[in-house]
Amino acid sequence: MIEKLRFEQPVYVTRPALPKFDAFAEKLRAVWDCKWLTNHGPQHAELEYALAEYLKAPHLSLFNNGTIALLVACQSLKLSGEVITTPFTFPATTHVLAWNNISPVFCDINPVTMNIDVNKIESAITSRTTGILAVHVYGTPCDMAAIQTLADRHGLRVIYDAAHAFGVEVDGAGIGSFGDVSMFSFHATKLFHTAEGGALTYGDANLKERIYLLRNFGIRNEEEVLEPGINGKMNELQAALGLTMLECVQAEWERRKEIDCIYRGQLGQTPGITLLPEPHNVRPSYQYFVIRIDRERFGRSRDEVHAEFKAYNVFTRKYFFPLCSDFPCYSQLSSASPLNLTVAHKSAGQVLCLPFYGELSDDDAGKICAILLNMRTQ
Ligand code: T4K
Repeated sequence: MIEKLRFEQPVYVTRPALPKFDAFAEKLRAVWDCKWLTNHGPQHAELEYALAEYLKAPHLSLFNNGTIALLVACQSLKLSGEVITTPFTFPATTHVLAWNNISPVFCDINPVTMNIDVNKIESAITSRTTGILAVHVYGTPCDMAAIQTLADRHGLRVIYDAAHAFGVEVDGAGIGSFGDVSMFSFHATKLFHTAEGGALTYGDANLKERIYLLRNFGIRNEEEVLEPGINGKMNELQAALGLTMLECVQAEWERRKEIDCIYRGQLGQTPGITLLPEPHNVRPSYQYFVIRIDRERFGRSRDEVHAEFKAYNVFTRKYFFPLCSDFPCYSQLSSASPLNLTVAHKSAGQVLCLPFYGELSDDDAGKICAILLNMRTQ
């Protein structure tokens, strides 16, 4: 270990950006004054409108977190039977299917984007398939055109887990305008956050009322409860934080772009290290900075690098290892067989998320690169 490269304070994979405290306090004052704390208050209405604009989404509904939003997305489209999905994601993606009594059918991923492999979806379709739940993993857009073609051909619904894709645009179109429904997460670890929170975006205006009901216990009015809904409401404190966060999200994005540039500049040519592609027609989310480590060519395995970073007080993360298909609750499924998911297994063994957030200084980003490059030469 090179002692001078060791950080005195722990460096985490991310830190939340926060608005100026006074700006938030001012919004809280308005909440205090009107004593409206939740259940579709004025902050909620304002944020819903502002976010739909920001994300260029036709319609948007706020939620108390991304997982409940995704749960409701499946309910809103009445998915059942089997849904084809990726194993290379956060547990929530697969769990919402199980909570909806739907069997997840795992499909392998593309070796470059690490998103669901569109060439392998069709062979997974059966008479029980009702939908495709794809993830824009790390914010990299899926092949939406190919997925939609398949869905149309087989009469399937499409949900995108866009938890990592805040502000992503493809040829100028908001990522939340593709498929039937998309889910965004506003967890504290996200570029834009409301501490906990999330949203669904969708093109079909008819879904608005159904999603509203599902989010609010199925209650239509004081005397009518139409279906078994859940409590998915975002409260006014979260919405107030979201409104102040919206004012600083562009600055956080710009700063992350600079750090991305430092990392790419210093690591981009390293044998055995691969970076995510940067398609020219995509506005990125800068949600994560991901490297892939090829043990043979780099000389150290991903797990060794992850462990050695800890000795330097740097806490990188292995998002997304282990694969969801390897959790004991899903590993018995036939689609969970490692033989069916060879690319996903290889990717899950190689990926590492480096510290990536606006507060990270240029010097610290440089030190992190130096630590990594030094591991190679040892
Ligand atoms: N779909 C996908 C593809 C997702 O990635 C996620 C969530 C979801 C669905 C579900 O959305 P939500 O229901 O969460 O809205 C974190 C987040 O909790 C989770 O939201 C996120 N994906 C996932 C990728 O990462 P953990 O268990 O790794 O978080 P944790 O607590 O270890 O935090 C990571 C680091 O962030 C910490 O080491 C320090 C820093 N941190 C964290 C928090 C919470 C802070 O500095 N401040 C904080 O308040 O899951």
